[in-house]
This record gives sequence, C-alpha cells and structure tokens, in this order.
Amino acid sequence: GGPASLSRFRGALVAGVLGDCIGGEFEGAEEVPMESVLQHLSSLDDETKGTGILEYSDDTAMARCVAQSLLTRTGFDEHDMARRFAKEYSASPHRGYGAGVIQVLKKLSSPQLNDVYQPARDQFNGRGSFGNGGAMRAAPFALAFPDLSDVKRFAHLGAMLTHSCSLGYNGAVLQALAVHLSLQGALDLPHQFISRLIKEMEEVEGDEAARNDARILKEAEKPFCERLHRIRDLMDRSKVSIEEVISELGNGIAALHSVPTAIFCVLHCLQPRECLPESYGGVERTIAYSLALGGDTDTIACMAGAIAGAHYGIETIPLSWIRCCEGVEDADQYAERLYKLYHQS
Ligand code: 8NA
Ligand code: MG
Ligand code: MG
Repeated sequence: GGPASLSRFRGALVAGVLGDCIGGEFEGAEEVPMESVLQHLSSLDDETKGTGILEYSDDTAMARCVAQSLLTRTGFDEHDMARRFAKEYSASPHRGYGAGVIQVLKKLSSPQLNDVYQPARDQFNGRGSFGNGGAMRAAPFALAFPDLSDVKRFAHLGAMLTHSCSLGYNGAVLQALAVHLSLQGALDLPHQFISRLIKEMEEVEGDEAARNDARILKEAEKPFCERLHRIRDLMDRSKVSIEEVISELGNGIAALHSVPTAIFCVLHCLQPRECLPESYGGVERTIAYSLALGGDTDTIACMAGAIAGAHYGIETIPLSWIRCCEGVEDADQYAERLYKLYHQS
C-alpha cells in the first residue's frame, strides 16, 4: 500500500504481537542458533504439531492499553492510560513484567494518586527506569497522530508513566519515530531513514535532562544518536555477524540496548539473507533474525516487527503465524480504528 495505508497500520500492530508471542520462546537465552529459530518457526506452519496458542506478554498487554486509551479518549489522556496499565496488571500479573515496573503498576492502581507520573519518578532511588518497557508499547502512538511532533510528545509522556529516566523514555520516542517513518514509506530509502532518525534524536537528546542522565550513567553525550551512527556503519558493511551486532548494539532489557538493535534488524532484513529461507517475506526475515540475537527476544522482535509490519503491510504476514498468536484479532481491530483516527485528525 501507499504511505499511511490501512495495510501498513494493520501490519504494524499485528507483526508487533507476533514478535512478542513468537519471541517469548527464546526470551533470556544467551545464545540462539539460527537452526533453533527456524525449527521453532516451521513448527508454527505445521498444524499437526498442535503448538497451541502462543500467549502474549507484558509488551502486548501494555500496547493494548495504549491503543485502547488513545482510541477511547481520541488522544492522549495520562490518567486513563495509567488506569488501564494498573487494571491490566492486576487482572493478569503473570505476563512477564520487568522486576521494577511492578512497583509502579501497583502504585498506579491507588485511587488517592494525584500525580500519575510520581510512581515512575520514585523508581531506582529517584533515577527512574531505563528499561525498554516504554519502547515496547510505543507503536500505537505512531498510528494515532499524523503529526511527527505529536508522536514525539505523546510517546514521551506515555512512557513517562513507568519510565522517567531519559534512557528509558527516549527509547520509546525513537521506536515511535521509527514506526511513524516506516508507515510513510521511508524504509524505501534506508540511508535517508536512518539520517532522519538521527536528525530527530539529535534534537530529542539535546535536552538538559537527557544530557544529565547520560552523564550520570556514563554514556555518550547523546546515547541513542551514537547507536544510530553505529547502525549506519553496520549497514555499510557487506558482512556482519550476529556476535558483532550483539557487541555493537546489545540485546538486553535496557532501551538503549534493544531499540537500536530492533531498528538494525529491520534494516538488515530489507533484502534476502543467506542465513534465512528464500521463501521468507520481509516480516518473517525480520522476526527470525531478531530471535537469533537472543537476549530480550520477545521485546526486540515485537519492536522490530512493528517497524517492519508498517513497511511491508499485512498481506506479507503468513496466516499460519497469525493463527497461533494470542491477541492478533484485537490488534487488527485497533489498527483499523487507529487508521480512522489518524486520517480524521
Ligand atoms: P523495569 O522498569 O523493571 O526495567 C527492567 C529492569 O532493568 C529492572 O528490573 C532493572 O533490573 C533494570 N533497570 C532499569 N532501570 C534501572 C536503573 N535506573 N538502575 C538500575 N537498574 C535498572 O521493566 P520494563 O518494563 O522496562 O521491562 C523491560 C523488559 O523486562 C521487557 O523485555 C519485559 O519483557 C521484561 N522481561 C524481560 C526478561 C528477559 O529475560 N529479557 C524477563 C522477564 C521480563
Ligand atoms: Mg515481554
Ligand atoms: Mg521482553
């Protein structure tokens, strides 16, 4: 489809859920041979194997809250979104939430709470979380607002409900920007895509709070920009090993060690790769490659899936994958409704 087509909206939210559900198999594994990934993926095609339904985790649980809140309130309402996070957590606490964020979600359910951003600020001795929990649920922001400055602003605020460290919330801003640009067809020109992201993040990370957090955590002056430059270097290389990707970009639960990684997975899989079956389309390649990095596989595949799905569209996603993942029908419906919201504003 053309820029901002319905197919791209559906692709983004559906492939995000697939990445989470399918990636759960390898979450936390240090090394994942591509052979194991391909075996896992082909078991999804084989209906006689009866893999059963693969459940979604915190990534999708929270993204659903974001989508529902943006749709119900026809825009960003921090109180409504916070309430939904808290309610979802208390209804299904066993979705694999990060160890720290659980405290925030419990506090957010208190009716006496006035400032919904306060529990997140209290995390980690007042430094706030730099986990990827804000970024993993950022895609719906890109689908709700056609204006880039709104995407940045609301992805930031939405992440701040649980992640008050700039290395956490700026990961969410970067992820939302990547989905937003992909939705416009920007991945047709990969080098311009990465340059656009660098230009936007230069501004985002120029902010005083971001500079301060980076200094305290002994990171580069503009940590996400630095990683985006590393991605550009890796893109220009003819051969890149999995080990190099992990050592240059990471595969962990910090937003800094996973959002740039997810973006790289998408870029690397824009063309067919020797290590992947020729029959695979782009979304399949991207998710398979993300899993082979190991580490926080569900979240990296979820984020990469959303960016890739916005590029390739829903038609490229195999039905056999869709059928075995929990929550795909809902994601598809949210995508359709967000598409209407985006185009009416
Ligand atoms: P979070 O806010 O609890 O952060 C995740 C973890 O990062 C924390 O538990 C800490 O260990 C560490 N952390 C974050 N900020 C700081 C800080 N300022 N100082 C010291 N340590 C810090 O949770 P989240 O919502 O960001 O969760 C992110 C990931 O955790 C997601 O991938 C999610 O799926 C989940 N998860 C991951 C694994 C895994 O093995 N990769 C396992 C279970 C859950
Ligand atoms: Mg998860
Ligand atoms: Mg995870």
